Amino acid sequence: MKRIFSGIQPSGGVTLGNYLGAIRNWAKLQQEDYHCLYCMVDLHAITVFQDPKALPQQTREVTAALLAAGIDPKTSIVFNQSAVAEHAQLAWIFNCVARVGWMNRMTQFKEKAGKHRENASLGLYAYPALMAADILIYKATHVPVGDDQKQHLELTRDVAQKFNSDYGVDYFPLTEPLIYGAATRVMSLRDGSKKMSKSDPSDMSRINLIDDADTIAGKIRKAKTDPEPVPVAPPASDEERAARPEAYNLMGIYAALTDKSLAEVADEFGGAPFSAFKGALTDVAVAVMGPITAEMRRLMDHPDEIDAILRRGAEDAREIAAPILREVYDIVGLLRP
Ligand code: AQP
Repeated sequence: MKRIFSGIQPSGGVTLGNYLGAIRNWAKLQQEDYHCLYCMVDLHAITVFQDPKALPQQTREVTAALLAAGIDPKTSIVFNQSAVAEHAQLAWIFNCVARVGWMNRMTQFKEKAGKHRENASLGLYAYPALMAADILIYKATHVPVGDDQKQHLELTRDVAQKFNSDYGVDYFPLTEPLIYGAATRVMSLRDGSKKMSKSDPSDMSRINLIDDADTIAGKIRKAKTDPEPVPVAPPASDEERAARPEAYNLMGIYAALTDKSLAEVADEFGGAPFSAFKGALTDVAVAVMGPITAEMRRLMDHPDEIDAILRRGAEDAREIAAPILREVYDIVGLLRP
């Protein structure tokens, strides 16, 4: 059986970017020949400070988003990372396998730490070793990844390979990336060169899955565009895209929400003023997200229901993880008296 692991940080509310780029694909993968584990990676989230009063609610909200988007806790294991201690235990061993030089090459650390590198947490630096542990504690064979995570998955394979060779075993698999069609990268509504992000300080930069119809309409109406009408064709080059990033981003969101190509969207709206296009975009966004938002709100009114799903998921996850960690301890020579 092929096994998939994927995670999402409860570092804020779930965005339309998370949904179109990841979650809706995770829901589809359940219908294929995979056993799926979907994890709220709260230990990753705290690599950047999280308000302890808000974090439990954020974790429930992200879980509610996954469930509302069609992830079925009866067929997939849905849980939060900190509830399965084996992730952190294996991560420590991987901290001792991975090399400082590998971490220094990780572009996400450079982006997230920015100019304040010396001030970033050690956890943010070691993030990819914990991610390797998340995947390998289940010996996951496949990980669905967007472009931004390819480098981390490569590091997971390096860790597996070095562990196997250091200890003279053939224990961890070399996990394969799973590319599910054209990856959707949703950009900020305020700046088309930045990705839409949960942790962006401006709420106007993103559409949250929990937003109601009026909020979505307001955010799309105020989304940045340029004075030109809707492009009549998809961009022919990266330069052309970079010249009108906000215009192509809104077209891309429309295309993803309607399962159309950018060319089809250009055929339909090319030459129209953005005000008209934004109206149509609002209609499809509300139509697609409305039922998801309603179910999310229902679940969030029943936190016990969410917690019960997470508790059961953690138990199921631990059943896979615990024997693997025991074998790893034996391989490494850690005494289990
Ligand atoms: N804008 C996006 N477009 C497409 N896919 C996206 N993902 C995130 N943003 C976009 C995908 O969502 C999954 C879960 O992401 P994550 O929570 O692990 O962290 P992230 O990628 O760092 O997402 P955020 O929203 O930007 O969180 P913060 O602000 O905390 O850093 C991943 O598969 C990711 O590719």
